[in-house]
Amino acid sequence: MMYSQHRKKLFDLFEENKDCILFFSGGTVARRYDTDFEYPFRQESNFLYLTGVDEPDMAAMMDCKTGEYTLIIPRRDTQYAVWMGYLYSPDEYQKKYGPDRVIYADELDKELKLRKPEVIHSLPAAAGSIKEMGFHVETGELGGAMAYCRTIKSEDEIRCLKKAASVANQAHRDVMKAVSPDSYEYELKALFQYRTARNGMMHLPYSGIFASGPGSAILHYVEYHRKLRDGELFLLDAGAEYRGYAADITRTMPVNGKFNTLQAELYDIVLESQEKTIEMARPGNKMEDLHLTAARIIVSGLRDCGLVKGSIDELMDKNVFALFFPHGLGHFLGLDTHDVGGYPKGTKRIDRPGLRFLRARRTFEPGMVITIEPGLYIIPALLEPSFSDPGLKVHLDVSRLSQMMEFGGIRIEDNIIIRENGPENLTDVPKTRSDIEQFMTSEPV
Ligand SMILES: [Mn+2]
Repeated sequence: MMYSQHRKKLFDLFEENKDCILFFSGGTVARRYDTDFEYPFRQESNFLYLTGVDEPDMAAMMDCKTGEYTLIIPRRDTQYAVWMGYLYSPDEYQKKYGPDRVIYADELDKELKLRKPEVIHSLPAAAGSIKEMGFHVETGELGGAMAYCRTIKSEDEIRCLKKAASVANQAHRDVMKAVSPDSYEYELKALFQYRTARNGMMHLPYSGIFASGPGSAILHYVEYHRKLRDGELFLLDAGAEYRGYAADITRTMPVNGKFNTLQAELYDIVLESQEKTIEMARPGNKMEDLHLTAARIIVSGLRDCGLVKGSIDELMDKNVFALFFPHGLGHFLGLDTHDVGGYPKGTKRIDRPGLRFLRARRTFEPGMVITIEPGLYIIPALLEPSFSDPGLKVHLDVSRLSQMMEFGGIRIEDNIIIRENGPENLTDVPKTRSDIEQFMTSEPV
């Protein structure tokens, strides 16, 4: 079973100092401000990773000495059954989720006193309740250990990611087909959500970007109210979630089904940077090397079409590329869309046998799953100030660029598994210009 393998992976990190307990609290239901409006419950990702338990108000305890996993459940009353849902007995939880034991939350104190661990490890947010019971809690190590476990995906996890990807692929195709002048961003969002929900995927891994025209240059555009117009671009960044595992896909398309000359020119630059860096998504390479490769391709493409001037080295050294490509090339993907393990700066190095390898792990290894998502944007907030910056303006075709402030942006994003023998791409949505144009203008099936 997937979750017992995950627990074993975590226990193995503590095998040289077993006199400890790992304590986790699950998620709770979030409410809208001071009201009783409840947001849909989504389990906290570390808790989900270790237990598969998809209900609020749970906790879990892993005893490193015995390898035992205890699920800690709330004691619910009749009112809960009336308003919220079914009441289950400890036996039923036992059968449903397969822990070694089930106890009620009000028995935890007694349980911990019996076990007398030298130390209890928890994530910072969960430490309070245990400290109140008078135990020594260590919060500096478990986060790194969890990130270590979650960074390399098992084949079971990859199956979940593939399931999410296949539904997101289909939803993307359906929206791409529906895009036309006069459709509204919110309609396309509704269609995407319909396609994921009807596959039983009620959670979205993130709210999604459905951006037309100039909005496509806003990296996390969330307005959704705009009407699409003939001649503009439409950028769709949306995914699906299966058993917590995310897909995260972006496509950019012409609203009328046919790229104009400038759109085509810039689109092909982004596509080339994406294809080249996907090819580099192999064990031993690093995300920052891929990022710089993508940036070089983008800046030389911009130079070829005359929008920037100067030598490639100079354009790189002076960070001119970052005016057009201001975000990272990609991130780890898993139970969180921006998954753990990618940028462990700030995480403490754990100088202790068995845990020392929790240091920076940005070098790709088989089983990592990443996104590759270069972009090229015309962002007035970045470009307009640089038009009067003496160091930058010499590198820009100011008169042409200032005509392009409504252009928007282009991003192309695929989800990639790092494999021993090369990248495995989970994303399957039309991507070349000709494929997109043909797909958008062919008759619906
Ligand atoms: Mn992404």
